[in-house]
Amino acid sequence: NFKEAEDAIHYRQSAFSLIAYNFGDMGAMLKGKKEYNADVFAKRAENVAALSKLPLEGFVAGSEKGDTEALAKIWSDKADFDAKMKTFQENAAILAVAASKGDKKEIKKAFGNTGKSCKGCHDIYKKD
Ligand code: ASC
Repeated sequence: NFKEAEDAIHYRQSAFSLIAYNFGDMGAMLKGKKEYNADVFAKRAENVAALSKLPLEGFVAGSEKGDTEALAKIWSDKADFDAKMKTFQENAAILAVAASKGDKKEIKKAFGNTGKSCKGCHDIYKKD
C-alpha cells in the first residue's frame, strides 16, 4: 500500500510515462517517422501490454488531490473508469499478439484501437 497520496500519483504517472514512451515509438514506426523494425515493435507492444496493468493500482481513494491531472470524476464513476482501463488492457494484449505475428494490417488496426482506449479515457478523465 502507498504511504501517501503522492506516492500513488507518482506510481501511476510513472507507469503512464513508460506506456507513452513505448506507444509513441510504435506510432513513429507506423507513421514512417522512423524505420520500422518488427522485433523492436513487438517488444514495445509487449511492454505496453504489461504496463497497461499497472496504472489502475495507483488510483487510490483520496489521490485526486495533489499534483495530478486526474479528474475527481474518476472516483465518482470508478466502475466506468475501471471498465475502460480493462478495455485498454485487452486492446493492448491484442496489439501484442498482432505484433508478435507481424501482420501489418492487423497491427495497424490493433494499434488504432489501443490509441482510442488512451484517448477515450483522457477525454473524460484527464485535465486538459
Ligand atoms: C500517445 C499518447 C497518448 C495516446 C493518444 C492516442 O502516443 O501519448 O496519450 O497516444 O494520443 O490517441
